[in-house]
Amino acid sequence: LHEESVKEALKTGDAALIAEKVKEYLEKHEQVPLNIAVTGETGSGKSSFVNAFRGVDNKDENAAATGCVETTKEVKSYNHPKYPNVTLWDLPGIGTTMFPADKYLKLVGFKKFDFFIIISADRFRENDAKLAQEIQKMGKKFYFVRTKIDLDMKNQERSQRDFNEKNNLHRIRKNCLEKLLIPSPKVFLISNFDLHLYDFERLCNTLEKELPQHQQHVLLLALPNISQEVCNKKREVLQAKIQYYALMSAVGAAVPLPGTSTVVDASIILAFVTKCEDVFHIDGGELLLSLVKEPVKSGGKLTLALILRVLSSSILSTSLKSGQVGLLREGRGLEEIGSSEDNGVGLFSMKGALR
Ligand SMILES: Nc1nc2c(ncn2[C@@H]2O[C@H](COP(=O)(O)OP(=O)(O)O)[C@@H](O)[C@H]2O)c(=O)[nH]1
Ligand SMILES: [Mg+2]
Repeated sequence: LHEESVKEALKTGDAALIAEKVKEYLEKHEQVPLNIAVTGETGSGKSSFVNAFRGVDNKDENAAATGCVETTKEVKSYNHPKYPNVTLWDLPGIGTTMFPADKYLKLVGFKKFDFFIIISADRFRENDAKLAQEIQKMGKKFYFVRTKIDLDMKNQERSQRDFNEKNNLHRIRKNCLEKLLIPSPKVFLISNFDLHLYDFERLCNTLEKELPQHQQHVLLLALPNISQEVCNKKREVLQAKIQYYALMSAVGAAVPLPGTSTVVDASIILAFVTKCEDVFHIDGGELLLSLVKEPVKSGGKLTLALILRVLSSSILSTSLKSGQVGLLREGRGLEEIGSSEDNGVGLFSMKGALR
C-alpha cells in the first residue's frame, strides 16, 4: 500500500511529497509488528528457544532465564534485540495454569499472537495435543517444535547397537505426528543449542512462507544467520530497500530544505550502513570508508549511481564475510540500476527501479 503511494508521488515529480512518502514507507516497513507465542510445559525448552530465536545467548543479561522451575503463571515478553517490533512471548505451560485449553488461550490473550509455537521435549503430553486443537479452533496457526533432539540422539547412540540417526529422527517425528490427532500438523525437530542441525531451518522457511507478505521481511531480518539461504534472503531484503534509501537520498538533494543535500545523503547512508551492521555483523566503518574512497578514485563526486553501486556491492561482499557460507550467486537488480554512470540525480530513472 505504501509502495503504491510512493509510486503515485513519483508521478507528480514533487520532491517534497516523494520524500515524505518514501520516509513513510521505510518507517512503516520497519515497524510492522510480529508477535510469536511460545508455549509448552516447564522444562521443555521454551525459554531456551526464545533466546536462540533472538540470537541471544542463554547467559546474556537480556536472556530469558532458563533451567529454572516455573512457579508463576505470568506471560513474559522478549523483544528481538535488533528489531524491537519482533516480540517472542514466553508463556507458562498449560499444565502450570491448570486451566483447560480454551480458558488458557483466553488467559494468555491469544488474539494478539500471529502464530503459536508449541514446544515439547521427551515424552508427548496430552496437554500439547489439546492446546494444538484449541489453537486451530480459534483460527490461529501452530507449529509443533520438539526440542532436545541432540540429547535424544546422544542417548540412543549409547543404547542402540546399530544406531542410525535418520531412523531415530523418523521415529520421533512419527510419534509426534500421530499423537497430535490433527490432520497433517507441522512438526519440527530441533536442538536449541545447535540451530543449524535438524529442522530449524525448515521451521524458518515454513514460518516465512505462511506469514502474510508484509510480515515476511520482518521475520527474515530477525532470524539468526543460520545458513547461506537465510543470508541470501536477508541480502535480497536489504537490496530491495536500497532503492528506497537511494530515492530518499536523491529527492533529498532536490528538496529545498535548510541543510545541504550532503547532510541528507550522509544521514541516509548512515542509517543504511547501520542496518547492514545489524544484519550481517559487518564493520560499518569499513563500508563508509569505501564510500568515501570511491569518488576520490574516480575523481568525481558522490553520485546516486555511485552510492547504489557501492552499497550494493558491499552487501554482496559482506554476505561472503558473514561466515559459515560458500560462494554467492551473482547479485542482480541493483547492479543494473547502479550501472548508469550519469552524474545527474536520476530521480526519474528511479521510477523504473521501483517495480
Ligand atoms: N540438550 C539440550 N538441552 C536443552 C535444549 N533446550 C533446552 N535445554 C535445557 O533444558 C532445560 C530447560 O530449558 P528451559 O529453556 O528453561 O525450559 P522452559 O522451562 O520450557 O523455559 C535447561 O537446562 C536448558 O538448558 C535443547 O535443545 N537441547
Ligand atoms: Mg522458562
